[in-house]
Amino acid sequence: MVGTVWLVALFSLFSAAYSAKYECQGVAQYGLTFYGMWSNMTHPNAFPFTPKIGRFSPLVGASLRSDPLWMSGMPASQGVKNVAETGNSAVLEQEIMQRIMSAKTAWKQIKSGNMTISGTESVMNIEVEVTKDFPYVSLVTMLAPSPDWFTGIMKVSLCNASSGMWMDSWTIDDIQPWDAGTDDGATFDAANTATTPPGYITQITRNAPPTNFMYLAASAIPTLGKMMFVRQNKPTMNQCSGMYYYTVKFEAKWSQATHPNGFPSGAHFSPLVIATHSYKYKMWSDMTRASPGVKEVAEIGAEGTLYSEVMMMKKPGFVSNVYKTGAVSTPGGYTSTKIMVQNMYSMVSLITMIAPSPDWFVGVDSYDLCGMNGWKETVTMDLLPWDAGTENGLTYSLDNAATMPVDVIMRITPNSNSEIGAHANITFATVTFTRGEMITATTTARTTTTVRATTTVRATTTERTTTTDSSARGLSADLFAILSVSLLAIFGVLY
Ligand SMILES: [Ca+2]
Ligand SMILES: [Ca+2]
Repeated sequence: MVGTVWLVALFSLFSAAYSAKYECQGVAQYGLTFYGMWSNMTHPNAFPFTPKIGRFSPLVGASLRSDPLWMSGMPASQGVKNVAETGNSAVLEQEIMQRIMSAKTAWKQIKSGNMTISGTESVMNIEVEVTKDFPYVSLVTMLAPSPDWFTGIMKVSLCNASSGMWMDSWTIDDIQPWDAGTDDGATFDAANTATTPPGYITQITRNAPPTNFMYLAASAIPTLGKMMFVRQNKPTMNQCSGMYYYTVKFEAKWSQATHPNGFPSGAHFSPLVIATHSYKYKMWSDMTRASPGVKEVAEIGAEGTLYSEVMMMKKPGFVSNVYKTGAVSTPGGYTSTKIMVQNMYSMVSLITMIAPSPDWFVGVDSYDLCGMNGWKETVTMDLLPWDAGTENGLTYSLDNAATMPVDVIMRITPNSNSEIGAHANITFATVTFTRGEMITATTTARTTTTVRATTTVRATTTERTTTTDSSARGLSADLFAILSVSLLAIFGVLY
């Protein structure tokens, strides 16, 4: 019986490892270098000298959720038309700003500066920022002078979806010319003749539409440049060996005295969800959208959906264990939980709702208990408030309109005009991680059957949406711990 369970568990883990597509987590910064490779040497008969020598307009683009700035077979936006025809990016920048601020379909603008780029120039370290929700990059630059010809990147993702990791570097070395479909001219120096009605964006080949590129000696158009993205914020990885218990103690500090503005009756923290994991997993993070589970914790303090989400990621390379506690009253309440860390699973994340509130929470995002000198002894953190970006509302109240379109998770700062704002930099709770005993192979079997996953003290309030059965919860958490230890041991051998 037990053997069958093992085989099924192993099989599902293996099939997941071979078929899964992963989101990349958090925020990644890149330096983009653009190498111009457009000259009379590389493109004989397809490089202009009159009325001006060939060059690129400033490179403009954005990190995006899904829809690119321009697409083959679609009409050019006014902004892309202007860049392709004149190199002026003012309207395109307005379009990008609109997508960032109101539609929330773009994250950050990308721009190489205000200078045109000669055909063989390199522009280094153009800032690019992508996030879990906005992993794509789209770019455009005019081939100048020309009627409406441009080049760039339609859409590229900087996330490696098979590993769930941001690319360390990514080079695009075939950059082809495109026609915006807005001007009929067939030569670099043609007079302006608008295409009426406007056509669609099409790739320029040696055969069509009629352009100077027809007279190239080569049979295919050589690349006009190269774009190289290099990650700037690559995480530094510490290596700690062995398996340890840590005690996580969460202490509620939020009170009428610490945060007098609108301190609500029944103030408490919802049941905590705590996960131990590798650098490849994130429960939540600054500047990214809340998962449905995080949204539910932040809005109503219900931990079930998040717990399931973390369980889904409980697989080799991602999550090691997940724990939950009861609710914690404030001020003065606390809860204490024993967690287990090992090897690459050295990080801990947790979250709990500031309750009642619209979508405010405190938590820890991927704190690494492995330091440069091994497993850390004791760490205490002051927890400050965050807004999940999913519900409006400026007071400690539960029922507010949804934030549409949804926003990203952000720290609540003293600039906020909400009730919480004035005291947003005062600790709501503290969490202390204290290293316990090392877990050895012989103690594993004994301790995992006796250690209770959670011990909640003085939690006098419970969430309205949650019925809790602490005995069942303790048992299942213990079972998970055993499964996890054994599976990791097996995988440790296999890999
Ligand atoms: Ca054209
Ligand atoms: Ca909010």
